[in-house]
Amino acid sequence: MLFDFVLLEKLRSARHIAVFTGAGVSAESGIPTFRDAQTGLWAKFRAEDLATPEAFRRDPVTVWNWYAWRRELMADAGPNPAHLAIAQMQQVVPELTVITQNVDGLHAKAGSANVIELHGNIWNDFCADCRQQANGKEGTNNVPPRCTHCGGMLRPGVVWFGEALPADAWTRASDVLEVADVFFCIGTSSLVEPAASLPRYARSCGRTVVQINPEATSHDEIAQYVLRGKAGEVLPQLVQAAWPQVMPEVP
Ligand code: BV8
Ligand code: ZN
Repeated sequence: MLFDFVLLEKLRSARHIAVFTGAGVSAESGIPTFRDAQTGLWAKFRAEDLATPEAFRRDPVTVWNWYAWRRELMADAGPNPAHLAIAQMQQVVPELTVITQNVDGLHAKAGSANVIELHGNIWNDFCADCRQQANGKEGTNNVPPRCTHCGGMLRPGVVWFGEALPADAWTRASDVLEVADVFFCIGTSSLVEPAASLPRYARSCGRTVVQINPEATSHDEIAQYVLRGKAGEVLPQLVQAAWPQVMPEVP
């Protein structure tokens, strides 16, 4: 893949790069994206109908089991070349911040140090009543497991539809847009708010916006550069072209 010379120069001279990612960056790790139909047992459900506080109140067992299924998928999944290329960029860019909508923890697993998880992390359960973090002593006699402090039900540490994003994560992400030179928007359909407003805000702040996606999205028109392709294929090539000294890591 050939890259625009001006883009390569912008990357090489960038002091701070922000990398905004969605489910597409984990697709090549074998984790279905949100817009992919739910598979198998879950085909009759929509993610938006399961990832809500109302669904958990109404049917905690089904919601807990959906997350248990997704955790199984994620437990077998490792970082793919896209995650690894992003982690490698931080070796050659003075400052690099990952802002992810994903809850799978794969950016940190790939070695990215500065990761903002806008929608939480599927591995961090907490009590739906007293909000105590799970401590692993809850046992599995109950589904969902019960809090050792108050007996309430555990829930996954993710942001559900209708819930506010963690204030500190949102503030940190918004602050990064004020200072980043380049803003990557990778593997997101840009349908979920308020996260989807970040690329638009980045462009309005004068950032260079680079979209990487095999399909067109509404953010194509705000990006100065649209790299049409899979993240696991485009990113390693882009990192190699911009910083030939960086050796590609293989998963
Ligand atoms: C809030 C955690 C208020 C849970 C998630 C009407 C209009 C606009 C907004 C709304 C509305 N009605 C309601 C809302 C708000 C709502 C919302 O946006 N709904 C959407 C469905 C319309 N938002 C909320 O509810 C948010 N909260 O607004 O709170 C508030 C304020 C104060 C006080 C109280 C309340 C909370 C949103 C967070 C929801 N939680 N995740 C879990 O994971 O179970 S969101 C979920 O969707 C995931 O995090 C996912 O990442 C995210 C977005 O999806 P994408 O990442 O973009 O994934 P998607 O599958 O859509 O797209 C994949 C893309 O990858 C595609 O473009 C594809 O082409 C591409 N791709 C595929 N393969 C590859 C690839 N790209 C590169 N390489 C590849 N190989
Ligand atoms: Zn509790």
